[in-house]
Amino acid sequence: MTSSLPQLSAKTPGILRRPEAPSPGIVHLGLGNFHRAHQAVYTDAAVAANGGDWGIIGVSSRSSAIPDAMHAQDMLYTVVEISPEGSTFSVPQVHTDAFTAAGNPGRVISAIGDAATRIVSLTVTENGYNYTPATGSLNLQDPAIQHDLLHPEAPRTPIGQIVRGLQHRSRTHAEPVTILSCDNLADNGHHTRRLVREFASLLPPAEAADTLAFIDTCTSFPSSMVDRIVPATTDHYRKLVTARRGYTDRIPVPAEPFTMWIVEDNFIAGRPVWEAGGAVFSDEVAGYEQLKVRLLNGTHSLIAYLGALSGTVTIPESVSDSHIELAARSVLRSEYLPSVSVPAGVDVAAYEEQLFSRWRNTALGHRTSQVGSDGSVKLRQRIPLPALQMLDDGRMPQLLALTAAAYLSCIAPLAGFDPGPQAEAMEDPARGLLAGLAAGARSGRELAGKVLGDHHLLGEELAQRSEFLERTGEFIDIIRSAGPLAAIAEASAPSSLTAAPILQTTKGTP
Ligand code: CS2
Repeated sequence: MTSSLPQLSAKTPGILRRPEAPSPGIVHLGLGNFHRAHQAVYTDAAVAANGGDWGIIGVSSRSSAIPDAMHAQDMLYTVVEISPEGSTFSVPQVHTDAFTAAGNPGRVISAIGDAATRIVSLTVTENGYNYTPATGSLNLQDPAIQHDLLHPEAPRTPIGQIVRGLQHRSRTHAEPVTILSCDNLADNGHHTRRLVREFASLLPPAEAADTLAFIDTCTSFPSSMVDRIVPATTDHYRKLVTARRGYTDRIPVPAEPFTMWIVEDNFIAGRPVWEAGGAVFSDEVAGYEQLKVRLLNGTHSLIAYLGALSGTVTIPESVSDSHIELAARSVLRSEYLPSVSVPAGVDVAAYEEQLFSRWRNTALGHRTSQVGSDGSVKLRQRIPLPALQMLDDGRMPQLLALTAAAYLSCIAPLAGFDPGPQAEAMEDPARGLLAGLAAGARSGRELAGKVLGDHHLLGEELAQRSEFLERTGEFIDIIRSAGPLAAIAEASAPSSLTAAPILQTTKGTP
């Protein structure tokens, strides 16, 4: 017979509960797997090493599955570190409460508004910021944002929840608070501040003035670069925990052994000693973010879309195809890297090798459909700046165009083209819109023209670059008529490729 987590934790020295739980000091929006295998682990290490009232109140946006399971398990869950060499298990002990925002909007406002809350952190995905990919501004057409502007007591969006919580603070105790984005957005601190200020400026004039004044004097928005591959939980991991640890955990989190967190040290109301868990505080977060969002996330997208179109279920399977590996190395080195201000001391060649070895971690089973989801918001962060830089230099970013083409082939296939089950399993907020555009398009060129040109899916500037739109359209047509490998061959043909030397390296790994 298996026992529940808390009972086992009392019996097994490795996961004995700390005698005193920290009081809450952090409200975290987005209680998904990533947060529970990343920030929670660093916070656990900080509290274990240094104490402090840095317990986390976890807020899940719609689903009650994780909060319910957390309550049933005494706020505990297992992080299962997976590598081909084996698995290790740990149980973070920092969550003090968990609830679902939907149905409890007032509770979100009061948690953010509580004077004891000194950090509000977010992992709500690129899609959770309700911004317009074309401009980077708050999406005022979004019904959820319109709702939040009209209903002060019941915000649904993270930006609305934060602003209403900040209003609560400014009207009551006016204690300062840090808002910490932990999502894969370039310049995520500035981006979040901009959206929060935009929302606040749309409030009735007197409220807007007070709220903006509070934001400008009593909040800070550090940027941070987060990195850890965290696949979705499956029954496999539940069974593994039961078999290896002897207890039942409904919500274990699988994660790769690698983890990295680079944070700007700009916390207006204090912070945990996250260094205890290995976090690095740096003035070069922007460079690390570029490196990660482009080399890791951007290349990851290409691997996911080409893999899905080739019928592979997982990222390790996809990247082990020599053609896809070639395309991935090429986009990373020749098209993403030149746009990155590499932080001092980072050995880019070692970083590249480390990425490929992380992607090859077969034990993780990271799915192409997971990485390929939400491309309409993710690719906006990854493709435009490097592509524009190359186009301005008179060079065609072949593999960035191929990334856009492979994405559209998966999410908005032209009539008669079947992208396969992995592509069908990808979720995307723009799927309906793009499918409608695809239905009316006769060719890849027409589709790319509508999506990238008319709808500015990759921003206004790239929408003007007809040569990029045409190349993307050509790749869509090649994928449809001859498959993804033919498109890789075309993108990699000597006449297409921009020659780039192997990377310049400096000492030290990131
Ligand atoms: C992936 C990321 O889904 C994606 O777009 O690229 O989730 C990636 O696994 C993480 O950012 C790694 O830190």
